[in-house]
Amino acid sequence: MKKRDELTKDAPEIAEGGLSRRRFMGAAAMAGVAGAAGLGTAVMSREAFAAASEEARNKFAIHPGELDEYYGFWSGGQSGEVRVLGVPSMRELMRIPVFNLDGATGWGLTNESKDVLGHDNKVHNGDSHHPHISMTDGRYDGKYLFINDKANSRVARIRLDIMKCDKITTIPNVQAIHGLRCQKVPHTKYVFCNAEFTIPHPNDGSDFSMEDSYTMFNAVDAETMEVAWQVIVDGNLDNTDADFTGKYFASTCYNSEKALDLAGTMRNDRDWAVVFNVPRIEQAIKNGNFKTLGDSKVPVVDGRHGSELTRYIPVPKNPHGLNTSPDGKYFIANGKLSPTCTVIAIDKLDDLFAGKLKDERDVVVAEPELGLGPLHTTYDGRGNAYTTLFIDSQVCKWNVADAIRHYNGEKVNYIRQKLDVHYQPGHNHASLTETRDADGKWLVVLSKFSKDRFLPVGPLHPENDQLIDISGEEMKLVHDGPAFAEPHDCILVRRDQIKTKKIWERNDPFFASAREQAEKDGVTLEMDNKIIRDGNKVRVYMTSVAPAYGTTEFKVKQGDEVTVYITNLDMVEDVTHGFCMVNHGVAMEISPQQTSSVTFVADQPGVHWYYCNWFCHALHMEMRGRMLVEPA
Ligand code: CUK
Ligand code: CUA
Ligand code: CA
Repeated sequence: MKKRDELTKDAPEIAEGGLSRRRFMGAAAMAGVAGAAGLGTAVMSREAFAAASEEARNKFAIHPGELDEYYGFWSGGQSGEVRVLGVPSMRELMRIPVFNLDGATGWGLTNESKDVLGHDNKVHNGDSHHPHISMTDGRYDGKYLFINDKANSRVARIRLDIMKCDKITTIPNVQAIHGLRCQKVPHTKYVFCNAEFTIPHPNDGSDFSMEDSYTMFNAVDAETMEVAWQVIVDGNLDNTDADFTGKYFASTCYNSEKALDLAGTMRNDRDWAVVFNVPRIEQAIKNGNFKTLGDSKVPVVDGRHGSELTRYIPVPKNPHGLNTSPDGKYFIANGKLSPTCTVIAIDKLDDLFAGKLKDERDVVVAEPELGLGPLHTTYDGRGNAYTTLFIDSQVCKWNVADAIRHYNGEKVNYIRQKLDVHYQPGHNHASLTETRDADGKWLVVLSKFSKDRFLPVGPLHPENDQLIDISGEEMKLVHDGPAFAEPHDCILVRRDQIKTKKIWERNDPFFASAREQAEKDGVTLEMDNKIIRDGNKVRVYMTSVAPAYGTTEFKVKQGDEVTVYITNLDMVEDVTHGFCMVNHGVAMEISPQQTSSVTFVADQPGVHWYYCNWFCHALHMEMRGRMLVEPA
C-alpha cells in the first residue's frame, strides 16, 4: 500500500490540471484507503486550530441560552432515523424515529406510528442516507423532509411542523432506494429516487441469470406519497439531483457494466450520468405509452438507450455524487475512481435531447482533476465548489468558472485550497447549497472514520462530522462532532425557514384514527375517562393532566386485547407525559394536546402498574395507575 505522502506528492501537477498517472484508481488502491491517513494529519490540524485567532476559534460557539442560526437535518444511516442538530453549535436537538423502533416516543409501538409504518409491518430497521426538504421556486419551503431507506426500498416523509414521520411508501418492483432529491422548481411536486440494484422482472425465482435484469428511476408524488411513475434504465443508479427549471433530473451510474462482481464494476473507463426529461416522461404516460409490472399499477416507461426520455452522458469512472450548482447552471458528477469531477452544462441539455449535438460528451464543459476519490460536491454560492476526496482525506475547494476556462485550454489554476479532514469524507454540505439561497457560511464534512479523534469506545468507532468555516477565502476547521451510525448526508436550513408547532393542534390528522374510533364509541377524547368493551377488545380512554392520569385503575380479562388512548390536556409547552405498562413492552409519548394510543394483549393475570415515563412534574413519580387482569 502506498503511503499518503506518495499518493499526494504530485498534487502540484493536479493543481495545474494536467493529466497524471493517477488518472484512474484500481481496486488495490481503494482497498487500502482506511489506513491511508494517520496521526500525522490529526496533529497538524490541531496545531492549525490552536494557531487560529481566538475570534475564528470561537465563531461557532453558541453560548448557553443562545440559539443556532441553522437547523441541520442528519440522516441516521443504519439507525434508520433522522436527527436534528443546531448549526454551528452542532448540538443534537432531536431524533425523529422513521424506519426504526423507538422506545422513548413509542414509534413502532403506538397505533399512530403503525398507521404510518403499516399495521402488519415486521421490518424494524432502515438505512437512511439522503434527507431533503421540499422546495418552492428553488428555496426550502419548510413543509416536508423526505428520506430514503436503502435497506427496505422505502421513502419516508417527515412533517416539519411537528417533526414526525407521517408517510412511508415502499417502491414496488425495485431493490435498494438510494439517491433521493426533491424537485426544486416550480415546487416539489415529485420526490425522485434511485433504485440501486438491478433485479429480474418478474423477480419470482423463474430466472436467476440476471441477463434481462434492470432497475428503475422513481417519481413519488410529494403530497400523496404514491409512486407516480417509474423509468427503466440501463446500468444501475446511484445518486441524483434536480435542475432549477423542473425539466431535468440527472443520476449517476457506477455499474454500466451490469457486472455482478466487484472487478466487473470497474471494467469500463467511463460509466455515465443519465439525464431524465421529466416533461417528456409525463407526456409519454399521458399518451398511454407505458406498461405496468406484476401487481403494481404504477406506469412504467422505458428509458434505456435509444429512448427519447433519457440521455446517457459518459463520465469517468464509477461516479458517485451528483450535485447541481446553486446558480442552476451545472450538474456535477463526482468521479470516485477517477480523480475528476465532470461538469455538465444544463443549458446544453435541450440541444442534446433535440438531437442537435454530435456527441453526448458535448454537454461536458469541464473535467477538473481534484485528487483521489471525489465523492460529493457542495457550493458556496460564490462560484466555488467543495469536493470531498475520500482517499486523500481532504476537501478540495475549486472554482467552477476557472475549471471551465482550463478545459478550454487556458492555463489557469482552478484549485483554491485543499484542507485535511479526519478521515475519509463521504458527503459534505454547505449551508443552503442545494437552493438558490446558498450562502457560503458553513460546510459540514461527514468523515467516515474518526480513528484517534475521540476517546476510544471499543472497536466500533463513531463517525466524525466536522464543521468548517467557509465564509472567508480560506476554509477553517472549527469543530469535530462524533456521530453514531452512520449519517451519510445532512442538509442545513436557515432557522426562519422552519416553523414548528409548540403544542399539538387537537384536530391534527396524525391521530385522526384515534378520534374516529372515539366517535364510534361515543367518547369525547378531551373529556372522557371511559372503558369500552367490544367482545374481547377493550378500549380504555383516559386524559392526563400533570401529575395524574384521568384513569388510575381499570379491570380487564386475561387474553383481552387492550387499547389505551391517552389525551394530554396540558397546554403548557414542553409538558410531555408518557405511558408505560410495566412488563408489557409498552411505552409512548403524549405531548401537550396530543392523543396517543397503544394496543397490547393483557396476557398475564394480576396487578400491573402503569406509569408516566416522561418527567413532567414534581410528582411525576406519583403519576401512575393499575391494570387489574382477571384470570381467564
Ligand atoms: S451516499 Cu454515503 S457517502 Cu448513500 Cu449519498 Cu455518498
Ligand atoms: Cu406525567 Cu411524568
Ligand atoms: Ca463502472
